[in-house]
Amino acid sequence: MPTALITGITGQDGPYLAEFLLSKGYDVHGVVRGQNNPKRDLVRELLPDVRLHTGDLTDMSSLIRALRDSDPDEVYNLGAVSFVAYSWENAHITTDVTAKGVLTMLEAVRLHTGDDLGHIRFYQASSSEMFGKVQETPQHERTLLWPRSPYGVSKVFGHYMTINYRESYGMHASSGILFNHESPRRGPEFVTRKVSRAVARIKLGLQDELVLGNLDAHRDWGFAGDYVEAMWLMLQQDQGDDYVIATGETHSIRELVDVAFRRVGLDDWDRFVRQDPAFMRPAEVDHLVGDASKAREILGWKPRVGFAELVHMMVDSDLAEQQRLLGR
Ligand code: NAP
Ligand code: G4F
Repeated sequence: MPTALITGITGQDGPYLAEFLLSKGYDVHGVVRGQNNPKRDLVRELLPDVRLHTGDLTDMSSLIRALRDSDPDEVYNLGAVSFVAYSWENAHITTDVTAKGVLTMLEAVRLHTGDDLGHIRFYQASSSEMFGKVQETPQHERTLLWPRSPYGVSKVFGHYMTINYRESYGMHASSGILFNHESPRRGPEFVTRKVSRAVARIKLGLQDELVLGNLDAHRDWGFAGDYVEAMWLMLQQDQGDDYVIATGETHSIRELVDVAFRRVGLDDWDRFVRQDPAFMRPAEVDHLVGDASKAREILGWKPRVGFAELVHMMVDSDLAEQQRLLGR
C-alpha cells in the first residue's frame, strides 16, 4: 500500500486529495499546524482514516518528524498562506510559509531520504497567480512569470525551488501550476464562495447585500475535485515535470454573480450588489486562462465539471447549509 503525506490537509484541496488517495488504497497522513487547531477535529470527523501529525512549514524539525513517522512514498505540499488579498497585509508571513516553507519541506525530504532521494516523489502546489500581469494568452508552462502580489512572488520562489531540487539532486519533484479551483469546501474569503454563500443568504432573507471589489477580473475556474486527480497523475509519471491545470475557459466576476443569482431565481441581482474599493487590490491579476494541453496529452487529464455546473453546485450547497442552520 503506497503512503502519502499531505501538508494543507485542513484546507480546501487537502481533504479532496485525501479522499481520492484513500479510494486508491493509499495510507494517507496529514500535517496539521498550531496549538489546538479547531480544524483538526473537522478533518478527523470527515476523514477518520487519515493519520494526523503536528507540523508547520516554518519549522523544519516538525516536518522531519512528520516524514519519519509517516515514511511516505509521495509528499503533496499543499500548505500555504493562500489568500492573495491577505498577502499584501502580511507579506512577511506569506513569504515565510508560501515561499520559504517550500524550501523547508524540500530540504526536510532531502535530509529524511539521505542518498536515496528518488524514494520520495514530491508535488508542489504552484499557482496561476505566478502569471500575474499576463505576458501571453492563454498561459502555458513556458509563459513568462510576472507575479503581482507577495503571494504570487512567493509561489514563484517555490516553483523555481522545486525545479532546482529536480535539476540539482535528481529529485522526482513536480510543480502543478493550477488555475483557480473551487468547491463547496472553498474558504468563505474567496470570491466564488463569498458569492455563493451571500446568494443563499439573500434568497433566504438573511442578508441584504453582497459587497464586492473588481467585477471585471477574469478567472479560469474549475472544480477542486477534478484538480486533485491531476496532482496524483503528475507523481505517477517516470519523471517529475511542470504542468498547467486549467479548464481553458475564462469568466468575469460579473458572470459568476449572474449565474449564481439566477440559480435561485433572482435575475435582477443588480439591486443586491455593491462595489467597495476596500475589496480592490493594489495590483490586480486581470485575466487568467490556462492552456492545459500538456496535461491532457501526457497525463490524460481533463476537467469534468464546467463553470455553470460548479457555480450551481456551490449555491445549492450553501442554500442547504443555510437552511440547515435556520432549522436548528
Ligand atoms: P487553503 O484552503 O487556503 O488551505 C491552505 C492550507 O495550508 C491549510 O490547511 C492551512 O492550515 C495550511 N497552512 C497555512 N499555514 C501553514 C503553515 N505555516 N504550516 C503548515 N500548513 C499551513 O488552500 P487550497 O485552496 O486548499 O489550496 C491548496 C494549495 O494550492 C495552496 O498552496 C494554494 O496556494 C495552492 N493553490 C490553490 C489554488 C486554488 O484555486 N484553490 C490554485 C492554485 C494553487 P490551516 O487550516 O490551519 O490554516
Ligand atoms: O477568489 P479570489 O480571492 O482568488 P484569487 O486571488 O484568484 O486567488 C486564488 O486563486 C489562485 C490561483 O490563481 C490561488 F493561487 C490562490 O491561492 C487563491 O486560491 O479572487 C478572484 C478575483 C480577484 O480578481 C479579485 O480581485 O475576484 C476578485 N474579487 C472581486 N471582489 C474579489 C472580491 N475577491 C475576493 N476574495 N473578495 C471580493 O470581494
